[in-house]
Amino acid sequence: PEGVTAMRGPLFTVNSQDVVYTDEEIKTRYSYHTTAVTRTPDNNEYVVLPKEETYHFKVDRRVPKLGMMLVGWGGNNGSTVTAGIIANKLNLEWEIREGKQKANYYGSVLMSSTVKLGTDPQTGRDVNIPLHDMLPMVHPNDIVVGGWDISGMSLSDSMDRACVLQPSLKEKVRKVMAGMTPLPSIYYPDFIAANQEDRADNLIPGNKASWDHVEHLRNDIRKFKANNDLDKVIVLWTANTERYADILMGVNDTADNIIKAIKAGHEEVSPSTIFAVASILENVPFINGSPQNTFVPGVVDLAERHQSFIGGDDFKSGQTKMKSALVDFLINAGIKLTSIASYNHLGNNDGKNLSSHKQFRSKEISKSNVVDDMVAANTVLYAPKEHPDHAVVIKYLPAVGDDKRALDEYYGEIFLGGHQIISIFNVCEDSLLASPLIIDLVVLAELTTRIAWKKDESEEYKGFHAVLSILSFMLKAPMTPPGTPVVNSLYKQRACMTNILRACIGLQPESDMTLEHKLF
Ligand code: NAI
Ligand code: DG6
Repeated sequence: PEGVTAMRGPLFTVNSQDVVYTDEEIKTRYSYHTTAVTRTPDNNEYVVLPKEETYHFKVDRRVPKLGMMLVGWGGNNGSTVTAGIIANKLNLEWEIREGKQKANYYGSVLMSSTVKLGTDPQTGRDVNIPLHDMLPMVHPNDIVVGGWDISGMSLSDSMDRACVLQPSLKEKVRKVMAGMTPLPSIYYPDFIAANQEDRADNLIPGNKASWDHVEHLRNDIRKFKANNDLDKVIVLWTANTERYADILMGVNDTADNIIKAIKAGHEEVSPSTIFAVASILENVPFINGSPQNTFVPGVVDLAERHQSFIGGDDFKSGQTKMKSALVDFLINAGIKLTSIASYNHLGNNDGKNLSSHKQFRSKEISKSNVVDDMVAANTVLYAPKEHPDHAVVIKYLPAVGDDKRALDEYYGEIFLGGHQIISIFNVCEDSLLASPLIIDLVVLAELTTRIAWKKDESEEYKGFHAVLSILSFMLKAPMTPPGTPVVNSLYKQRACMTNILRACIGLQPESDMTLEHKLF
């Protein structure tokens, strides 16, 4: 029933002099251990220096009433995630071929994975808890969903158009979904494939950037917040993949220039950039689930200036998630990966849009860079500029609908000139894989708005950097604060996320050394 999840108390408290709980906050003093590595003046040796720094974290324990506004709400992901939240909220069960299916949040790392909290000293066994219980987080059942789409279909009709959900589930959510209709959106035909034109019937007038569009969207956000009595809103782009915008000096390179360019109606400003700017100016986190370069340098600059959160790019759902786990495993096992051939075909509207070359190119870029850090880290297997061959192919085959087929061949060199070939055939039910990621991105982004830190007791608390790289686990081409490294390894991304949550409750990273089982 409504409200039950919000009333649930914390699963644990940390008993430490460095952790203080009040009704409103958890305050922590945390020792951050790193290792500084420099070179000797003659450049012959490394010099390694263990470092310890103190951070103070503060987490607001009050879980807000949260609204999620999806751009592309009437699409496959938008309609699927909405139906999924309704199904969970109403605790629905429906008939499938195999029997009864219950609503769940499988595929959500926050809702359906666990994390080791510690060890029971009596049994020596690990105590694992749902990741969602590490800190007070919004429960997805309590999220109010809304958003925009250039197609004016109700969410009920959209879910039929998507052909993703079982008919028996659709009938149970249909009434609620029929009452949901996307707000009109902005449509600049040059940015998405021409084959999308026939669904563009729900439009805010104007076919290129304008400041009126920014103000219109800001007003939509404000109204949604007020009408639903929300404490916070997060905007997430799950609309069609756009073409890349050209990066032009004087146009989209700085915060001031992007604002000028929008006001001047410059043709190189994309709809997703307009949504990002509107969200930043409303101080509402904006997440990009598609691959295009929404976050041109001017948008990043604007987000930093307003200390408003942005995160992206491109949901990492089926093929790429496997890739970022498998490549990590192969290279860290000392196997020299020499090529990856990644082919996929799909038949949903995303595939149709990607059958146009410029939009495909955005996706090709985000799918191609996902192994770079793992390759660069292994200087035994790879020379400085050496890289495995990596081809990415996407084909549109309407017949397979949303059930994307991903075929990957990993070709690697093993001992003494031998070879290992791994072939994977991965049927990725695309929107059912992407929808839980939308939930994770939104819930985690909201949590970060309630975390503050400082180095010195006497300083003022501040928030995370505007670019939320903590969201990397869910994203194919994770954005990081300018000048900071990108991490693609799935294991590292998960460890980063869980260890930051641990730090906020004064716990050291889980090292998995289990010395207590080895040195007794
Ligand atoms: P979809 O094509 O079913 O839905 C996109 C929706 O966006 C459509 O309803 C369309 O009318 C709407 N739209 C287009 N331009 C718009 C605008 N300017 N304003 C508002 N609405 C607009 O696509 P799907 O499958 O839902 O995917 C959405 C995005 O997520 C795509 O860019 C896709 O590449 C990306 N993605 C999807 C993944 C998946 O597994 N499903 C994984 C990774 C990324
Ligand atoms: C085909 O590659 C279409 C894409 O939109 C993907 O389905 C989507 O980006 C998910 O890709 P991946 O590699 O995370 O499964």
